[in-house]
Amino acid sequence: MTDFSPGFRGRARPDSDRLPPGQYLVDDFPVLSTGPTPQIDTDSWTFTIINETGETYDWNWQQFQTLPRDRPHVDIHCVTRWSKLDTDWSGVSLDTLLAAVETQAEYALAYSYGGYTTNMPLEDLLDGQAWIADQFGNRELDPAHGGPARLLVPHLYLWKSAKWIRGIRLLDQDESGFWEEAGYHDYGDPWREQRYQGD
Ligand SMILES: Nc1nc2c(c(=O)[nH]1)N[C@H]1C(S)=C(S)[C@@H](COP(=O)(O)O)O[C@H]1N2
Ligand SMILES: [Mo]
Repeated sequence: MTDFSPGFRGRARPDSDRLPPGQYLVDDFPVLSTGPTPQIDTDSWTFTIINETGETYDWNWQQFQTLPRDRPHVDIHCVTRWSKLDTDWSGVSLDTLLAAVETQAEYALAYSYGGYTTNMPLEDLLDGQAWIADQFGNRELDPAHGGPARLLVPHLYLWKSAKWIRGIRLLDQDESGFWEEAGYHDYGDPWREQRYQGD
């Protein structure tokens, strides 16, 4: 038997080390949406990647469900200062979806049913850092939290995790999304506290 030092039993790092600057922990899962929750029928749902030359790559719900899945276990951080540790999701990695796509683009703009958009460098969607998630806590994703499917990019502030995702445009030039237009940071690293433009 290993002898653990007090306070370290069963956890690699204390929770306080997992909390980015200026954040506090919550146990519940707050809902933050700029407008009403769109009602999206999985029979008509599509996910479309549009590359920088205008080529489109589409998946309907049935096709999406046949793709290999991951079960990300991640901490999430909202710019309104709440963080939630140890969240469990299921979804398809963007590596899997982008493998089919021909592109030299450097930027991505996620767009959602309802009109929300958010931008990030394409490389932040690769290498096991981002998913199209359709389950949370072993249940189908609640519509208020972005169901049937949302983008999950947990290493950036949660406004980058577009709910009700409809697709991703790949761009040679960066284009600001909804909150970025309104003054939020183009990148949004919680560990560097990049909340607003200029941070
Ligand atoms: N389509 C869409 N996605 C969105 C938003 C939104 O208003 N519309 N809000 C963003 C913000 S600011 C946050 S903090 C998270 C909140 O996700 P939650 O409601 O599941 O907590 O979703 C992000 N994704
Ligand atoms: Mo947010």
